[in-house]
Amino acid sequence: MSALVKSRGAFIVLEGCDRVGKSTQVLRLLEALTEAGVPNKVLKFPDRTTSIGKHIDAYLRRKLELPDKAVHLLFAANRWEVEGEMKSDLLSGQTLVVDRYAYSGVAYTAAKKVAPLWWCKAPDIGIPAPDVVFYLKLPAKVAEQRDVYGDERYEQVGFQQEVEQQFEALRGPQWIELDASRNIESLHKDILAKALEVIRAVDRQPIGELWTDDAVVQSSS
Ligand code: DGP
Repeated sequence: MSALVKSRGAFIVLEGCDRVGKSTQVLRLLEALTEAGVPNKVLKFPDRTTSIGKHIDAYLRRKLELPDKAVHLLFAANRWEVEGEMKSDLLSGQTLVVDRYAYSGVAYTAAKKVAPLWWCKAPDIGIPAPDVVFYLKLPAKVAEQRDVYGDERYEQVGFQQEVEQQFEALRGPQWIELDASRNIESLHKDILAKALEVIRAVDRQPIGELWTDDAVVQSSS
């Protein structure tokens, strides 16, 4: 007898460079989903509270030096350590709203030009795939003026421009690009409308796996 497919939650990711307004939109979306009666949970990567996350935090604050490839694997491990929890939350009907995901993982390391794209993607192959990715796009020079960059490792205009280029190469069918220079409310309205559409659509669909059928990964194996 085949198992009954229960109604599941949607996996929603917000991506983009530093200071494009992701966290504000994540918060607005959560409030609106709660108001609409949609069970939801927020996740943020990197999650700096776990033991792996504490190393990442020290690295980002320049308190710890690590080789680029090693830190890449730590960021990926920080996502894999909650894979089981993400799946059970989704299957129990909770919609996940996630601030950054594996796309940041690939874009930030690829921007350093230390490894080819397939290598950057490899550690995240098979991790749960988002049902929709809202990519907030804003030129790095504008982002910098919005909110002054701090002391963290990647907060430099030149590097952010490289990251932006790498994000462009990661677009997939679930990818929705949004102009992040628009005002907060109009951006929120668009994100909410699409999110509600996706929540209704994925209801009984299985959870996907990221990059298992990716052409770049397949051609290099
Ligand atoms: P945030 O807490 O969202 O400001 O992210 C911290 C910084 O870490 C930010 O500059 C983006 C970067 N980052 C996020 N995820 C990853 C990742 O998986 N790999 C790398 N190398 N950097 C990441």
